[in-house]
Amino acid sequence: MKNVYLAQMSLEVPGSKYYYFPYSVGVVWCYAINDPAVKQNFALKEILFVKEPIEDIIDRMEDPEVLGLSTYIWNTNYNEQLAKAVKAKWPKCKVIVGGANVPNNDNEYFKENPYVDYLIHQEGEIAFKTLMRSFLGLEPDTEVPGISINRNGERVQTGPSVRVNDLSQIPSPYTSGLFDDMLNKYVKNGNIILNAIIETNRGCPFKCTFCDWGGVTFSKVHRFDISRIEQEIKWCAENGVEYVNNTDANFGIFKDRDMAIVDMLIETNKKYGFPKVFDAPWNKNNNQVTVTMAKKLLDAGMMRRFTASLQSMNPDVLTAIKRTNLNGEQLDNIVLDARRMGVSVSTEMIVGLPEETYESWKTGVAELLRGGLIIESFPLVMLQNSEMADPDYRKQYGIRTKRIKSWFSNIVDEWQDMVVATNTMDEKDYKRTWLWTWFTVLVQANGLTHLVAKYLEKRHDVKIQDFYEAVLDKFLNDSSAVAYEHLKKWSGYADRLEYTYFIAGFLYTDVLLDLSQHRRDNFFADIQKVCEELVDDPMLPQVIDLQQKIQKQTVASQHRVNYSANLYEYIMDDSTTLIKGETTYSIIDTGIEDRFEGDWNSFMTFARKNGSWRNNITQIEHERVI
Ligand code: B12
Ligand code: SF4
Repeated sequence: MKNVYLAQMSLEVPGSKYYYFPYSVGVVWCYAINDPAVKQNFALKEILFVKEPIEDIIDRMEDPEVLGLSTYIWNTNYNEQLAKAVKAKWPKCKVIVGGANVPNNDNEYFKENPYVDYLIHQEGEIAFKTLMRSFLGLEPDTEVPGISINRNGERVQTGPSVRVNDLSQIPSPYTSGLFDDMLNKYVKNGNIILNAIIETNRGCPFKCTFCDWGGVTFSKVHRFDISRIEQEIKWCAENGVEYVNNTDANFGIFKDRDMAIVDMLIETNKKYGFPKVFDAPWNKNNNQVTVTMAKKLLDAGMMRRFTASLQSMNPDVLTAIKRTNLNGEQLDNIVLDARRMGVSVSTEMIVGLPEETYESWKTGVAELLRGGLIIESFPLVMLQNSEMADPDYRKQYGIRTKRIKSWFSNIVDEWQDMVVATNTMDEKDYKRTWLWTWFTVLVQANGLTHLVAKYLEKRHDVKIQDFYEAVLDKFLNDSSAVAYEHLKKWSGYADRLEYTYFIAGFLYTDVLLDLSQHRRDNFFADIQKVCEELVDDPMLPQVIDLQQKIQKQTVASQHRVNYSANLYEYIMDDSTTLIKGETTYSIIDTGIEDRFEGDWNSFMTFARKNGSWRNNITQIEHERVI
């Protein structure tokens, strides 16, 4: 038997025990051994998925004949080092590289990576099986579809890759027992926690220019058998898998079928207690049906929030990236439906897209904030096979990138090409965009300024984005402001393009704790100063007071407050006018839930997502002034 080693190094978050099952190499292997010749001649010795010191892996390898590597942006350099070390010790070992980060058109690749023998482009099953057969002399490697062959440094590309049209031909690596050893060796003793990856279909009808999904985009969607999905979910439940990550490009696109999958997940969770969480990239053109699916999962405690991937609110950007979003009215309807169902909606936005400007970005974010949406921003990473990486496209939009070390580097450094400037956004604006968005979302979404911002816009026509621009300006320049030191520190992160600080929520909980707890009164005094510089309004102190009282504190309390108008209703309801006259409100603060044991920080991490930091405010008396 010839020894085979497969490696799909999981994305690792520093300090975390969470890894992913090596699903991609799992499916190619399961498909390949359907072929009797492959099954009889090759033995799978190990599937590697944890980045260990490379010499440790080399030490325990036994005469590898084939090494198959699954390459993504988070493990490409590690894979190269592993391949190099294997080839140095076993020069005859065939090194095969597949996965999303395989370059599709790089003629220099084999000169730079002489230790790689084959690149597999796009879907890997048919190519891998046929290549394994070629190693047995059953067919020439030039007949293997969709691969690049290293012929002394020259790249020889074979015919187009072939998709698996009938996905029932691919056995499940979960239910076929491929991962059983992994469960026994790592998972059952609690050393690491493995997340499952589940495909319900393959392919995507869209063609977003930033996307690099190995040629599967803009293609026909093929579906896996529903019974296979059911068995995989059951396998996860029986093996205590907590987290299931769905790989579909648009979960919810098949309304009835995907609803049945949701029901299946919930039933299984009720019966076994697992899986606990189901995370899916929701259908881009969300509709009421997807919200209903999300609602079911939320009610079952299996989803943290419902995410709409918008990327940008600017129509010019959407045209440039070939993406159609929901229009404003459709989005409003989704939000209304979601609200009615008690589902909080989160939106994903990408910073640095072509045609975006600092102003258009802020206007878009303000629109989402007005709708009460949670905003998550991500950097635009240039992926090598995406349309965006095409030199003509880059030139058209003036895209500039910088190579940044990935936060997910472990053992071997990994790098990402981050877009830091375009024709419409220079690097200075790009950095300011991160800082503005981070601070705005931090104070708005955690209940420190949202009422003030809304009041200023409704009463004085100060746009939300302009209010936050003034806040940022003031706090960055006034060293007596409590947020000054924090903003200086975060400006440094922006300058050094350390964007992880802006997206990893747990890194800024200290800032939130300081502003809303330790130096709360000073922070609100600072906000009042900014407002006073913007407008002249005697009601401002009351607005600030109301803002301060809406956020839950550690210990339960009750207040009665008197304002000189129906401030709360005026701010909360767009159609309510300001009616002057002494107005009494009852504010009930239930304190933070017992399960957080008085830890305000952990409570807020949870509450930020569903808005449960809000106190209950009701008007109990109003004396109308005629
Ligand atoms: C699950 C997932 C993750 C997981 C991690 C998974 C893991 N294993 O560790 C999480 C959620 C953490 C994640 C994070 C990110 N991800 Co992600 N993620 C995915 C997702 C949704 C599924 C991958 C998958 O399993 N697919 C199903 C399998 C069957 O498909 P496949 O992997 O392509 O495998 C097939 C072929 O490629 C080939 N093949 C693969 N390996 C091998 C090996 C051999 C030997 C052979 C022969 C063939 C072969 O055969 C397979 C079967 O046909 C994909 C999108 C997608 N649906 O594929 C994105 C994707 C992989 N992610 C991507 C990106 C960019 C990210 C982020 C950088 C996003 C961001 N901007 O923050 C982050 C990473 C953070 C960082 N900074 O490093 C890109 C990768 C692009 C690239 N060039 O590497 C993808 C393709 C999304 C996209 N549309 O562009 N991701
Ligand atoms: S980003 Fe998503 S919707 Fe767009 S092409 Fe890629 S997989 Fe399809």
